Amino acid sequence: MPIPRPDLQGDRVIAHVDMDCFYVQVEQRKQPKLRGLPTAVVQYNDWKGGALIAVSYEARKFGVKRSMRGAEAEMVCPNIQLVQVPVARGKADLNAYRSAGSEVVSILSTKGRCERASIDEVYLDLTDAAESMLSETPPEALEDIDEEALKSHVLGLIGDEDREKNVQRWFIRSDAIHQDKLLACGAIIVAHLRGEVLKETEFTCSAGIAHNKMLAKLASGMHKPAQQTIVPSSAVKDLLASLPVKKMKQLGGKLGSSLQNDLGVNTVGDLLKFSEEKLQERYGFNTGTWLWNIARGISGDEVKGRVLPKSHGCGKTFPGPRALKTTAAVESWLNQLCEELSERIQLDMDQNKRVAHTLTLHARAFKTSDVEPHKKFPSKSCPLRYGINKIQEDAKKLFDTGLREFLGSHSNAWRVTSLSISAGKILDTPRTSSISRLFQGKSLSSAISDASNDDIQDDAPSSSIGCKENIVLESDKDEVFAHGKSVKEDDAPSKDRKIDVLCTQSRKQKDKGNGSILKFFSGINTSAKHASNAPSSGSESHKGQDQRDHQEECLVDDHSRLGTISNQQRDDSWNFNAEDIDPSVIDELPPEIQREVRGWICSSKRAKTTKRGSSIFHYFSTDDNA
Ligand code: DCP
Repeated sequence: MPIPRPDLQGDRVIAHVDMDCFYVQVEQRKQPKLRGLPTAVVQYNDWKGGALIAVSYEARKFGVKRSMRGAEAEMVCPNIQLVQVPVARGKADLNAYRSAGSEVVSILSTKGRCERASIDEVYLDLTDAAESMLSETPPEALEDIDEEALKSHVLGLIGDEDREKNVQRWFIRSDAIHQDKLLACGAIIVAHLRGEVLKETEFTCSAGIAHNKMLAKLASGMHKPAQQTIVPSSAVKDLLASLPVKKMKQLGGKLGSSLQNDLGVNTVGDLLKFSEEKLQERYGFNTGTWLWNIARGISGDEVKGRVLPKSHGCGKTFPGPRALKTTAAVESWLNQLCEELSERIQLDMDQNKRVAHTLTLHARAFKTSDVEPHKKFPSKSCPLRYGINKIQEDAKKLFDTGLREFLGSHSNAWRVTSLSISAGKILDTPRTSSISRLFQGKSLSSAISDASNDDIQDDAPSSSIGCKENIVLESDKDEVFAHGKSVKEDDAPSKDRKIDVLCTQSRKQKDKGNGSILKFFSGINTSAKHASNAPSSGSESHKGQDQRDHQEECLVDDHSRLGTISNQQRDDSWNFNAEDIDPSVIDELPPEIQREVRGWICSSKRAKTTKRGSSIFHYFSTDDNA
């Protein structure tokens, strides 16, 4: 459901940069002989030459479209060069495109806050850069305005003749409002960035420059390839007046259809006829206000500082006769998808120090009989455990659970036409030292408890998040984890050599330092909660998730000194060998804590005499009064 965000205070300069026929460009860089030729990238599939997923602008002139298959494209453009997407594990391997996208992001992110919105598009908040330019070297003070900037399309600027001259005049107008002056500076910055992208990567891109994300996105696709479009606020009304509702993000589906069918609204501008109250009455408070806002080009969405993907996913479709019919076939494909996913999350962890926390399985399936023809295969998720085998095992459980639910009481034959798994809830780990690795093992240990106990969840869309429920799977409680590897309870370290990490759910106590250790312990906390026998009803599950999201505190202590810890707390704790802590781990702690932790490890005598009121307790205490 769209959420209305009022315009932010002050004038902003936002750019949306979108690569041109991106996969084609990546392939053309690999094979320069393809440059300038009609070219398309084809998804791996031998049926009718495979599906086109990217089409060069030269091929588009012949009428080649993305909806076509290779054979069809060859009919309309006999010289078309068809390049297959690289294949690994029997499916498309997008790594080359992902890293090409990252090359671009690293250039674009040099001038302002950068949000990677997809494999080939980025939002930039250039407000600060534009303000600086306006105060230091405004366009009218420049001897020459960047040629590329002068090729910009400025919406609302009349006259196609001598367009560049008109644009130049627009750039240096002394009577322009502050917002337009900022946009002019933003456009010069974007033109420069696009030049850098071309020089460094050989890729062209197009851009929209406006005062919010929504308008910038609309504009970036208006003049392609390799061009940019500016939306002054005076042009917003005309732009939206003729914009079909279905072209607007979030109006492509049911909401857009309802606007058309129920209210006779065909363009975004048509919405201006309705009061905010009327729209709220019809579509609810939030959606009503959002509609009222977008009709006026108002959107306060911020550019999020995010250059890495929010999740990793991989999937495979099995159309027509390729549909999977047996659990063995599903398992075999799931194994391959899991291998890829595991590699990618591991790479993310190694390169970016990020950890994924949720594994989700989506599938499309149908039953061979007509029973419940519209029933969908439910998406399922569980905490993510690192390691190929564990991911495979959990994905299989998610599928089995989903399939049982999908089939219900009917034991029909079924077919699976698509499978995908994704790793989400990706969070930064603390800094790079071995503390991450050491405790990572703990975090994962919680996950295995979860997955094997009872934390498989329906993966409801965000709009119905409150409907999540837990499904209990067979438990495997014997298994505990130490240092990221599974051991049986009998092999667990003895109590006098353990340090327990106990976590509270209190938000009240604030971090008393900003070392990464605290953030790290919050991560563990999540897992500790999982390790406990959490109730599994739907609402409890959701509440539990909330709590996990908000847990901030942990208590670290030497087990031998925790005479006052309750049994419940003991149950919620994990154990690992104190002597296995890498000394560099301790360097990350605040000095007073470092002294004490060294005390636990090196001197049992000192450990025994440490009192609860000592600094370590004070630091990590769960007690509000500590
Ligand atoms: N893509 C895909 N499957 C689709 C659509 C797109 O795999 N159904 C891939 C190939 C595209 C890339 O994503 O190159 C980016 O998609 P865009 O929609 O941005 O389209 P292009 O970049 O190919 O072309 P354009 O210049 O129109 O943006």
